[in-house]
Amino acid sequence: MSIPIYLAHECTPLLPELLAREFRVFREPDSSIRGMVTSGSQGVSVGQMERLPNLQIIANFGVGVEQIDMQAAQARHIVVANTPDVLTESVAELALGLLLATARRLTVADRLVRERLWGKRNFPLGTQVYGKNCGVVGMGRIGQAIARRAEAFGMKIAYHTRNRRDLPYRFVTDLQALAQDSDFLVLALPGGPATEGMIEARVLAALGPTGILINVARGSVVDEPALVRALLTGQIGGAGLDVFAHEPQVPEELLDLEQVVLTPHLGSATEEARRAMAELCVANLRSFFAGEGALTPWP
Ligand code: 8YV
Repeated sequence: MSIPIYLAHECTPLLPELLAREFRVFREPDSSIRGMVTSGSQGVSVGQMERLPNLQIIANFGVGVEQIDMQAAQARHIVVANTPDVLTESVAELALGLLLATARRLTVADRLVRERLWGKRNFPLGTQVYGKNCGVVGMGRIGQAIARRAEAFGMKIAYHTRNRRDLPYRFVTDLQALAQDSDFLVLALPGGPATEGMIEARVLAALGPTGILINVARGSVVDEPALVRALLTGQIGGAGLDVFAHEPQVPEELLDLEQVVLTPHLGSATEEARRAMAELCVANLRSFFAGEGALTPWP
């Protein structure tokens, strides 16, 4: 008899299909459940774990696991696995996409053409990224993939993380100093309590009126009201944002700002990444239940 798995969120249409080939898939909690799949944005609460007394593994569809109650999982000896690596390149591509779109005002330009205003309205000049300073906050796999791309665009890379890494980029211990030096500040750090509100008002003030903030990490890492104020008052020059504090809500004030590019948490939303994430999720469960441990356990 195949092992009962609770698919708490669809995550991606391919996942139910892949799971059903090897497991008995439940869409509602059941006391027989031994494995569970959740998405990075939904996580798993202690209450959910209590309703699944035989749960042995949570396979997270996504790299960020901050929505899973880790203490509760550890206390119950529940293994947590995530999907690192397979989404790195897609997330980094989106970061550069947002950076270029914001610097060159691509979304505003697109609207101008669609509104048949080409030749009728002046289009303000954009900012060249070549030769500019790119500060990366968080230098894990995704941060490094972003840095490699930004470097290829001729940008000078500096970074801030908890611990310095052996990388050919300038390490800056103080986040505010990094912001001060950066034309573009790109956020690629994990969410959760340790990073909550790290991009606070003084960091935004240091980024300055021509500085551009790019966030493909988590909305929680930014003091969102401070960001809205900084954009409204011109304290920073612009922002490219894929993540928000209370998704899917986006602060109303941002919707009319031309210097802001907004996307609905699309970092890993490519055919390639989502397929690989679904496959890794299933592979984690397969390996675990074969007695070989999860392939990519967290931490
Ligand atoms: C996903 C993500 O969109 O991997 C992550 O942590 O934020 C994204 O890849 C998300 O996990 C799906 O809910």
